[in-house]
Amino acid sequence: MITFLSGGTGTPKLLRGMQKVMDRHEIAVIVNTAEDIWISGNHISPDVDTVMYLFAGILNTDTWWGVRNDTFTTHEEATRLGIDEFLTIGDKDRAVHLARGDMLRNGMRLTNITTILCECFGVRETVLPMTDTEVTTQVKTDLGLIHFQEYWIRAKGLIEIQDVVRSYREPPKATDEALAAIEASDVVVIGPSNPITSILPILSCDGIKQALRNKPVIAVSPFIGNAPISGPAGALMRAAGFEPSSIGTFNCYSGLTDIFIQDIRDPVEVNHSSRFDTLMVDDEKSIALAQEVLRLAGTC
Ligand code: FO1
Repeated sequence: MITFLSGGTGTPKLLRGMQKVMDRHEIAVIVNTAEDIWISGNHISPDVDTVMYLFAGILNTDTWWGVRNDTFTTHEEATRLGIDEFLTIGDKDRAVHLARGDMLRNGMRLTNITTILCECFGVRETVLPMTDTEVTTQVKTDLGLIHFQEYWIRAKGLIEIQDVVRSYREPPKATDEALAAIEASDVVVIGPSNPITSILPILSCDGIKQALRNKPVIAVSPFIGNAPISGPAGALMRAAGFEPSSIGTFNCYSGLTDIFIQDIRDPVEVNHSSRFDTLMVDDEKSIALAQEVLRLAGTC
């Protein structure tokens, strides 16, 4: 079994290949929940949903969020009526947020809710939120602390950020299920997601780093040079005090990685790294990188 640490961009592209090259029941994914947000009374867990929709075969892979061919009738009408939905929410996607919000309000754990939703979508892989309690990535700006989604979607990532912080009522603990998945795995793969807003929140859950120290860990860099392959990693890395590059990514994972993968084009040199094509622009590229990761996992 392999456990992956994933956000909503980058790693899902690797998972697209992984599900083609390994037994799907042998894939477990611990997913970042620090970008979760309540909107219009419903609970959006963007990274969990992207991974779940991918495995269900219904992900919109033009955007890498939301359901393919979804309609936006409710969003358009709600906006017309003056509701401030700064995320464009599809009708089918909203039904998932509604179901999740309802179950959360009834006191259910996010882990169990995710299992139920995955069953509804016929997902064979194990999808595990990193924690069951609320934790939120916020960025410090001249406007004060704002939710990461406010920064990235509403402000289009265009405002200066001074710091990245995670806020919570109780320090987030990794779930028993997430720790058991790591324990049962031969290898753990840190996918090419945003190190600051996707991977660090997972690594910061109590119990995760300790569990990883007993396992071989393969990490895939999301950078080529100073540019992230997708998403807002550059500014966030700088604000969090890391160089926006593969070296910064390597340092961010503070000695946890046994094998570090960088893109063949990356001009930045991380000592002893393995080089592959990490630009997963289509199914074939995702499968090719997945095969390399699997081969390396066999050497651990
Ligand atoms: N990203 C956008 O850039 N614009 C959107 O309107 C948007 C809506 C949205 C709705 C549901 C969902 O699960 C994700 C959505 N995303 C949208 C993506 C998301 O906000 C972030 O890109 C991820 O959180 C990054 O990991």
